[in-house]
Amino acid sequence: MNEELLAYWKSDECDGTTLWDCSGHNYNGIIYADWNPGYCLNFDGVDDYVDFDTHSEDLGYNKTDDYTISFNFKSTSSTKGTIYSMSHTNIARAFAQLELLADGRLTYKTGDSTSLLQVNSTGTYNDGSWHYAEVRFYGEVVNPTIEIWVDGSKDGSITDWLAPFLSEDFKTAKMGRKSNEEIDYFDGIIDEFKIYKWLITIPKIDIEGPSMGKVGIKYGFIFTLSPPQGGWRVNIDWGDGTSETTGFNSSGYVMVNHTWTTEGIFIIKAWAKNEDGIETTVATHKIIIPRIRASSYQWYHWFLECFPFLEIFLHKIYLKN
Ligand SMILES: [Ca+2]
Ligand SMILES: [Ca+2]
Repeated sequence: MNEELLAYWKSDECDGTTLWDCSGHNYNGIIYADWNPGYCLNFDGVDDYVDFDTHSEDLGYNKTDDYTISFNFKSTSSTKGTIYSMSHTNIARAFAQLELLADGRLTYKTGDSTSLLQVNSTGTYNDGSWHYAEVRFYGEVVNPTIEIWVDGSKDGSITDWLAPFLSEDFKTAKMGRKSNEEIDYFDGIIDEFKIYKWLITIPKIDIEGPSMGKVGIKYGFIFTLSPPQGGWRVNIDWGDGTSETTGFNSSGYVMVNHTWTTEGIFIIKAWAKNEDGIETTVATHKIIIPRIRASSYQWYHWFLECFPFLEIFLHKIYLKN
């Protein structure tokens, strides 16, 4: 898995109407709020917000993504206000809302009109002090989890089924108010707002091992994932009518032995699968168990390296019944 910093609004400019994205993606916002002398954005709870609509599809997420929002905030408000919001223009479609409730609890809700996942913090944070919060959405599973962390402690969590939605379903994105409606203006200060997206990297599997052998001898094969990563199990089809599945391994490679009981040309096939059912493509490796004397193996191998185009022809001779 690769963590990617999707957006980073440092809010250090102190003037101007552009909220610069320091992630390198240039998801810059248009500011309709005041700068605070403390190097961050001060929202008045009346009509202040930052508009990211032109980047909303890029800032959005798929239901199957892992997604984290982190930010600092400070508020004394006793009215519900939206800290960050993304949604389709059709209210029945995808949305993601991060709010500070009237009683000071943080809440994050996401989904669409068919399913909703919502988690509220236990603690209240409209006490006028700085707080650092994270909302973590783990979507790479059938039932996603949302966690709210405040000042380094987990303060809320929910796991439930959620209907699929896509990043491109998010047509609006705003900080400081609801993204598709001019309501729920936030009264307080927001600083150092970051969004991380975890992108899954499906590794490639390779098979290493002998390409020639003898009947009745045990041979070791190494199945390697690149880039190396744990949490995968390998399915192996030995090409002789037998197959097996390894346990989940943590090192990114596994060695498995096999013994062939007959002569032949065998195509070993292997693919790996992780706990979420995500599969690699299939890798193949050929092993020849010829009907020849042991002393001939080296000669045969050398000959094949020099004259690979003769391989098929030779197979026919050696394996002829
Ligand atoms: Ca700042
Ligand atoms: Ca204003």
